[in-house]
Amino acid sequence: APDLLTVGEALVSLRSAGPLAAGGPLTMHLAGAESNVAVAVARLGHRAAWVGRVGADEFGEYVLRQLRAEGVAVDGVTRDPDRPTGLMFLERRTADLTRVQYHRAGSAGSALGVDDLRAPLAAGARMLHLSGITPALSDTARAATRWAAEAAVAAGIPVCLDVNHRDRLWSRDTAREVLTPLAGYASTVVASADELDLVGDPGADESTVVADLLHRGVDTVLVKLGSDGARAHTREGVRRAEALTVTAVDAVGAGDAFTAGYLSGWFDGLDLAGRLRRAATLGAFAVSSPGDWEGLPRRVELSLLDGHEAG
Ligand code: CKP
Ligand code: MG
Repeated sequence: APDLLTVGEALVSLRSAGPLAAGGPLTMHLAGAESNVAVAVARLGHRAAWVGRVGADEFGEYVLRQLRAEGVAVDGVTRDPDRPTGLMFLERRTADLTRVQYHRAGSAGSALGVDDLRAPLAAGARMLHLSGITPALSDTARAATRWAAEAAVAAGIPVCLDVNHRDRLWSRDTAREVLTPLAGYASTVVASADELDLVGDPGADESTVVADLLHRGVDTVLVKLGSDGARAHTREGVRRAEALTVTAVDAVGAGDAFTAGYLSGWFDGLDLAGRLRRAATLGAFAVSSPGDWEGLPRRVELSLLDGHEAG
């Protein structure tokens, strides 16, 4: 069984170097929050498996080739003969502003269903990673996400939920209705500060949401603060983690890298401080290199950013 099992939609991302309306070359990349996490964890030497649906098209082939090349197990993936692989465009509008457009409605990935997940869940894993993107994709994907969380808990597999709110896919109110119950299955919940009330009452402050999650059985709540680092809440209290000092060139994928670093530390049996440090290190690699995951470190490279500690 793998260390990490993750479920979601992997996409082909077409990146522009400038405004899309002006045309120009696009470059093709693998994207998708869950597959980003799988790649990050695999680069650090853990066994990672990604499950989802891709089209029986060239893009699906490309997604699988990229994942295999990174050492991610894809044997549980379903090729959908009737639906295309999802696409997104990542437009570098200005040096400081990137914009995303999805072409994923009706995609193979959005047709994810419970039957796609039975065998991978039965095979087991040390941790199941889910993100709030997957239940936003379709009714069947929503049911599958919920089923996976339940099945994992029933099998004794801890669940890590990254809220990952995408306002292009659903409203905050709908997200909250779905993600708040889902968070009750998680042992680890990851959210940026502005996403936290999507797993609690609308407008609730951090301490209220966290207290409620811990009361509902969540062990660790990680609140990401971007360049200000993160806070980790457990029943023992709250711990601050500083971000590393690096030059940010591309923030997309930083959240996934942070989560993957945390999980890698967990697989290695590190204490909370060690897990947070690895999370911060991966986040720093992700923001300071272009691409969602291309610049992430291999295990021997983890120490490359030593000396970039804040302060
Ligand atoms: O929260 P992050 O910036 O780490 O997530 C980025 C990914 O899956 C990116 O790869 C994109 O494809 C997506 O989030 C998405 O569906 O928005
Ligand atoms: Mg994120």
